[in-house]
Amino acid sequence: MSNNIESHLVEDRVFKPSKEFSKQARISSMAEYRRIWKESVANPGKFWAGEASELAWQTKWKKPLEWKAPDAKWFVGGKLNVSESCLDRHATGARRNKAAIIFEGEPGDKRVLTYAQLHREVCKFANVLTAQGVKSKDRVIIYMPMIPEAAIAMLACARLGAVHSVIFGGFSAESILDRLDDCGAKHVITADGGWRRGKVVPLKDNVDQALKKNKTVESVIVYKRTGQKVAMKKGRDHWWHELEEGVSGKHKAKAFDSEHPLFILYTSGSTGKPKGILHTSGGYLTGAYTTCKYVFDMRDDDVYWCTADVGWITGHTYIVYGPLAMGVTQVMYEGAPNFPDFGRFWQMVEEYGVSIFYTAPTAIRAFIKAGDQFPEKYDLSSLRLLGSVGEPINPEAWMWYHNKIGGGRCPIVDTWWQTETGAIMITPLPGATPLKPGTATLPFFGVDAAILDETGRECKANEGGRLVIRQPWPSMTRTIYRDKARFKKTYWSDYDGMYTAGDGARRDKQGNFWIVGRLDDVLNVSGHRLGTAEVESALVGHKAVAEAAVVGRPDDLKGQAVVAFVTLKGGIEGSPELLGELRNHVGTVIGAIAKPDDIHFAPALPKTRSGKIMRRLLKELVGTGNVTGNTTTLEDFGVLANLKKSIGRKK
Ligand code: 6R9
Repeated sequence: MSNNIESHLVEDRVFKPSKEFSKQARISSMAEYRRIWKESVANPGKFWAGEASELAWQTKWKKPLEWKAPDAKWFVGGKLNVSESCLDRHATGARRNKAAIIFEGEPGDKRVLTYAQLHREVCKFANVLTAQGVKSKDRVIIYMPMIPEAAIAMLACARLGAVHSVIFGGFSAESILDRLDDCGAKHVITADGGWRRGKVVPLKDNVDQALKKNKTVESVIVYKRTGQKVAMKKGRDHWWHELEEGVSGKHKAKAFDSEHPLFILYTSGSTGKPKGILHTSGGYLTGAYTTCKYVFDMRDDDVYWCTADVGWITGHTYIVYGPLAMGVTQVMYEGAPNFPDFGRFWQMVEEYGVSIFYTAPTAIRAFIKAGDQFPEKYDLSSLRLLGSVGEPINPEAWMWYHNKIGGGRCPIVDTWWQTETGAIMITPLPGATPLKPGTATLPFFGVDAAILDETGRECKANEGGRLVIRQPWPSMTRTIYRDKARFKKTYWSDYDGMYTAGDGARRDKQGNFWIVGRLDDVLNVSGHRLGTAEVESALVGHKAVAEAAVVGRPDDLKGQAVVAFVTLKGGIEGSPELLGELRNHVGTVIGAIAKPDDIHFAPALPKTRSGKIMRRLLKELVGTGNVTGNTTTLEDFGVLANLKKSIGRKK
């Protein structure tokens, strides 16, 4: 297996959708794709308004779009309650007793919620939240395991016009605190714990620790999942099941403005502080719904499974809002893919007859490593469509996914998008697009994507440049919460009126987009964004550390591994114990995914004369063991020679 982008350049295998697949697909030919794409880009307002009209609105909009870069207003004057499109219209119609969520907990417990039941649960919990004082625009932190109650909590917030901010259950107490403080949340919804690889993740304990230093939170609602003893602070903490006693399962959904904030989701940027990406209601839901409809081509008889966590954007758009707006049946799983062994996913695909399966390249690479014997044990013939998201998929991993999981018959939609874009942006359409392993292929309807060089000129075929989006789309982020200046600077300052994604890419002769990776100081570790600056400030927060520089190293499983160079304070010696301590420290400050894979103690870090750490050199050093790039701005050449020694490879 290789992560080498070079392998992309020689990729010439092409997989056309089968006739049978195309025949039943919504979009069944490239001619149809091209025609609709052209129209949609010529008049985005018209295209998206057509899609939005399939959702439940209490008041129709007056204008589809008002645009003055970088400020977009979609479906101006329209009013809706996002949860009505996801629940009420199914629960009161033909999908009333259709399974919405088929849940399996890691220990093997199973539960099915029909649309009517899910609707009732959300209504009941919305009533609970109202009784707790939650109001429109209040920020509510959700820190939950992957159980239906996570979706119920999100939808109940949406129903009240409250802004949820879900924090991934793998994040630490300090990460919770940062986010609580940044968004000024008054309410937290959590659980006693969640199951992960047979162990309990102590969610409530982490919340308690975070709250020691927080002043804004007034109430904590705790769902009992694992049953271990947790501390409950009188007056502040309440059990979910106790609050629900005697509460009605009926709730009338009030309509909110189309631009009403729906959620904030934090993501890593190139500085230490995570960005609170804000999404609004009507446009976001339209993006989620439309992409589920065309990219996954979801049908009423599909059984869909997205293996992401609701703590990431993929879980928001492709577990909660999109699939429920489509009224599809989906599988939800709490735990790890390798518990009790690497057959867990495939056993579940067989058991529930999953037909659409959406996962990440890092998981696929772990499955390849574990061996073919796991998928081979199960009947995967119910699958008809596969998806990939989070990072470029290596052609080798693509081929394995195609053959071993998809039985050679399922199209793979490699979907490029971001927390900021809200929904899929570059993707094949499974009944139309010829697939090439490793490329996310072509822009979705209404998406005007391009690759530009530094001067703003559009790159020629196979020339590398920066990925931009030249027109607004409904699910685009509206701002970084409480930081409009950073929003403008990060996404809208490279080129006039265009969104810069922060990814490097190239297009081949057929126009396919090949995403190379981040251009900023953001790593992609197992499909999750991690700012090098975040890890550095965590390291520098340790009492032994004077200075730290963090870079990525290509890794077969994770995509990128985290490598840290650390200089210690005077008199402190590097030791294996200290190394372990520093790793754990980063785990405590950010979360386990940020723990450096390698830490090198160094007497000094390579810097420019103005004192900037030259991460570029460190990156080259850990990648190839050598430095060939421009070193003329380096202040002290001895530093580099020492580092080469410390990583154990010499020229
Ligand atoms: C949905 C999600 C976004 C970053 C993005 C890019 C990388 C995501 C990709 C992909 C190549 C794909 N990325 N999907 N790169 N091919 N199909 O992952 O959002 O967590 O915000 O990450 O992930 O680098 O800029 P998010």
